[in-house]
Amino acid sequence: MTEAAETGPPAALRHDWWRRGVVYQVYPRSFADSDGDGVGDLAGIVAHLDHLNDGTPGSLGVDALWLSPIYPSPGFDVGYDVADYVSVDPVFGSLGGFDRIVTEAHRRGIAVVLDLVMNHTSHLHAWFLGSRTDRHGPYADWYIWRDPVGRTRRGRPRPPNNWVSFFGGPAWTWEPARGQFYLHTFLPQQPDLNWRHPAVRAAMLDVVRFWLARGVDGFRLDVFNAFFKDAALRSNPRRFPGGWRAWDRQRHVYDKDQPEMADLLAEFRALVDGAPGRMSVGELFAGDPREAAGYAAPRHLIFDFRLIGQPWRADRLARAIDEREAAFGPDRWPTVVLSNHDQPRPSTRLARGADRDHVAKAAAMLLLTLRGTPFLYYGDEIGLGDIHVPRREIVDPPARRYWPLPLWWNRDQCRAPMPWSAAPNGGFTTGRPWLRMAPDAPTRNVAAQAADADSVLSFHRRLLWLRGASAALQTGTFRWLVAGERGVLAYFREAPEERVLMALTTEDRAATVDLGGVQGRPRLLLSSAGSSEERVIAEGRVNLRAREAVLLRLE
Ligand code: ISL
Repeated sequence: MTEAAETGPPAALRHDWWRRGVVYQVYPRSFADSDGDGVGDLAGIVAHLDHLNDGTPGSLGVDALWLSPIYPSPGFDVGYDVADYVSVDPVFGSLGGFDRIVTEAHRRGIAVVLDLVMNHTSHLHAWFLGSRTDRHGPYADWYIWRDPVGRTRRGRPRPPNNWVSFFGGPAWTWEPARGQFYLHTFLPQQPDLNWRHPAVRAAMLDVVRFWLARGVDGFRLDVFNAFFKDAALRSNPRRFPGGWRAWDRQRHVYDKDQPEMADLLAEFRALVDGAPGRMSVGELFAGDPREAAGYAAPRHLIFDFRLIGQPWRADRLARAIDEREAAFGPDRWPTVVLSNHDQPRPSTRLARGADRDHVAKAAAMLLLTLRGTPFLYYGDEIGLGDIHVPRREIVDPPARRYWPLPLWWNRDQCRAPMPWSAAPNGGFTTGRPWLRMAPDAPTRNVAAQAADADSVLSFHRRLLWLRGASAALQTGTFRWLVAGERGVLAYFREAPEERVLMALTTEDRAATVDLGGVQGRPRLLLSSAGSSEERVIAEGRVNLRAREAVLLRLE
C-alpha cells in the first residue's frame, strides 16, 4: 500500500466531504502542459494545485478534483476509450506522477476522484484483441458478440436488432475475424463489455481495488446505467415524434437501465465504502432527476443534468429546481452541475456580449448555493467560453461525423486549454496546443483575473470561501421565497445555527424582493455586481440590479 492509501483522504476531508465539499473537474488534456508537447499532463496539474486550494482565499478552496480519464488510450473518444485501466497514458505521465498528484492534493486538503469508464473499453484493449480473434479463448465472452440474423439481398450479414450508436450509425459492427457482430453504444472503437460475464465484473472490481490502494478518494462512473442490456437483446420500440438522429427515434428500453445494475452497484459501493472517506458519482446516461434520485445513496452521488439544459430565465430555472428538489426530496443528496466536458459552457450558453461576466457570476451563485454537491468545470471560474473549431480542427468524433449538419454539438468547443496568463498560448503550453486557445486568452486568463477584484475568478474565490464556512450552504435545507416570478429566484438555505437567503434576477432590468415576513436581520455577504449593503437592503426589500445575484445572511 502506498503512503497515500494508508492515510486515505486528509482528515479535514474525511467527514462527508462528498456532501459538504465542491468538486472541480479537470480535463487533463486541457489543464496545464509541463513538457511542451501541447497536451496537458499530470505534472502540469500538480504545478497548478494551488489554484484549486492553497489554504488561502487567494485560491478557489475546492475540496476535490475529478480527473477525466488519464489511462492509456488511442484517443478516438479523447480518452474515453481505455486500453489499460491500471496505468497512465505516457502523454499524461506515469503512475508515479499520479501518486504525486494524490500526495500533493492530499497535502492541500483536496480529494482525488478518478473517472472510471467501465461500460466499454478501447478496441485496442488486450481483452478485446483477444476476444475478437477467438470465439473460444479466455476473453471470448467479455464483449457482446452475436451471429447475424440472416443476410440482406446483397448477402450482407444482418445485425441482431435495431440498436443504434449514441454517436451515430449502427450499434453493431461486423468483425470478419470472428464472423460475428459486436455491440458498441458509442464508437466502433469502444466495444461494450459483457457485464453478465463474472470475469468482467471481477476484473473491473480489481481495477477499483487497484486505484483505492493508490489513494484515490472517489470515482466518477461513466454511463453506469448502460452497463447491462436486455439479456435477449430485444429491439427498442420506436419513439414518436422522433428526431433527426436515429438515437432519438427509439425509446431506449432495452439498451440501458436494466434491473441487474442494482446488484452490481451494491457490490461496487460496498467495495468503495470499505475504505474510509471514499465516494462515487454516477453519470446517468440519458436519464432524468427522478431516475438519478432513485440511484442516489449516502456517499454515492448521481449527476442530475436538468439545470444544464435550461436557458438563463428565472421561470425555467425554477421549474428545473422544483423538479430536482421533488425528485431527491429531503432525504437524498443531489449534485449541482451547470457544465462539464460534454456540454456548452455557461458563460457562452447563458449570456451574450457585455452580459457575459454578470451572468457567469450569477450562474456561479446558483451553482454554489443550491442544495447539493456542486461540480465546477475547469475554466468556468474565469468565465471561459466555448470556442469556434473549424472543420479541419474538429477532434470530437460525432461532430466530425455529422458536420455540417446541426445534429451534434461539437464538444471540442467546451474543451479549450486553460489560459493561465497573457503569455503565448495563455501559458498553457510552450508548444502547439492540441486544441486552439480561446481568442480572448490574452485578457481572460487566471493571472489577469486574480489581479482584478471584480473579475469572475475573484467572485468565485469569495463565494467558495463563504460557502466553505457556511453550514447552511453546505448541508442546509432549501426553501423558496420567490420561485421564478417576475424574473426572480430567491431561496433560503437553512441550518440550525445559520440561515442565508440567495436572490438573483435573470432579467436585464432591476428587480426587488419583498422581505416582509422574513425572520432575521438581513446582512449582505456578497453581490455579483459589487453592490453595497445599503444599496441592496433598503426599506424592507432586496434591491437587485439587472442580472445581479446577492447572498444575504439572516441574523
Ligand atoms: O455528449 C453528450 C451530449 O452532448 C453526453 O450526453 C454524453 O455523450 C453522454 O452523457 C455520455 O458521456 C460519457 O460517455 C461518453 C464520452 O464520450 C463522454 O465524454 C462521457 O462524459 C462515452 O464514454
